[in-house]
Amino acid sequence: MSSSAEPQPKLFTPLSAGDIDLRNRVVMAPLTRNRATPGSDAPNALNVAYYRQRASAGLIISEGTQISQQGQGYIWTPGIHSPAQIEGWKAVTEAVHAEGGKIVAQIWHVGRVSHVSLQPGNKAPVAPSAILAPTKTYLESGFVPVSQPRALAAEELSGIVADYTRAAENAREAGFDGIELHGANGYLIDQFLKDGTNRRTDAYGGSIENRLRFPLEVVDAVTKAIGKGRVGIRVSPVSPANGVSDTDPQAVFDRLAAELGARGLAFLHVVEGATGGPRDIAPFDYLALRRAFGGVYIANNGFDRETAIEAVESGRVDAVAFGKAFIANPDLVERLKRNAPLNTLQTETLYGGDARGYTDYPFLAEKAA
Ligand code: 8OZ
Repeated sequence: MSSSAEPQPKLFTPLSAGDIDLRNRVVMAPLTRNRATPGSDAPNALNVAYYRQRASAGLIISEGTQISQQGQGYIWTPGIHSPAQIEGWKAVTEAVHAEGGKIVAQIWHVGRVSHVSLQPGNKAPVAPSAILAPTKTYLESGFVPVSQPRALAAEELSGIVADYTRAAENAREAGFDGIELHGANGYLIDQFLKDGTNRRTDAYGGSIENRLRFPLEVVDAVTKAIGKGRVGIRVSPVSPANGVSDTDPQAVFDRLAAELGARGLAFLHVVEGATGGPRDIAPFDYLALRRAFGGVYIANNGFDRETAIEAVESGRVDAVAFGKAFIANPDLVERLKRNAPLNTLQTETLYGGDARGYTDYPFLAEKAA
């Protein structure tokens, strides 16, 4: 038991990220769970219960939420482009706010990581370049290879920027405290940033400046729509997730971070290393990235209690995002504070299904009772 004489670790102290005030620095990472309502892809009562249970996080970042049907890559992921979806999210944000929590919507376009069966008119998914991703998606039938994408025409990009803008406005209407752009893990924004997936020869490909063009057009549009203090972004500079790669990620992401810092974004959220895998998959100077940004830096990937406390205490990061630990421990903040044991993650209930492995992980008191 901690006595009042011991100062509590900085991990458990408040933080302001732009216009969003966090009561602690333990962030719930965005987590795809494929449990939106079939047909409408609207959040439902089960999703409300799940987020309410986790509202003691300093900030919840919602699961990836598609900005359009074209932006969807997996079955039963929620959207934020229809009235039913906005209504569903309203119930989620009200529940989190009623518990004193904060929640931002992670807005998402998957680009090439999709399947024709999810696309409008069963057409090909879209990407910066027509390069098939060496990855799988998740459909009703289970995991299947993604479909061959087609390259976007430059004239189509303003329409996608408009979809991001509408999604951000819808997030505000749904009561979110802000948004996080999903710029990580090999989805559309990351596909534009990295030269393994962006082979364009127009103004949106080639030089780093050109590869940053579409992502920064999105950033500028959403910050104009809802305010820079309510916009963050998640990136994964060296993660090979969904088959992306870059020949010089340090140069690309240092430049991106500087551009984002100049725009005064609320936070930069970084998957350090390979998403859900080794942190040391490739050399990368995250301190340089943080310095280039200059604002609130949220680190993610492979942290435990000790490394999270140390990372915040030392000042290397401002906050730490936990993924798997938040799936299995709705009261993760309390467990970390008390150094209590954590529940074990059930991997077979991660994607799709019902309350099992979703809202039935026990809180500390229940376990003791
Ligand atoms: C796991 C399964 C499906 C999607 C990501 C949104 O990696 C995801 C995702 C993760 O960012």
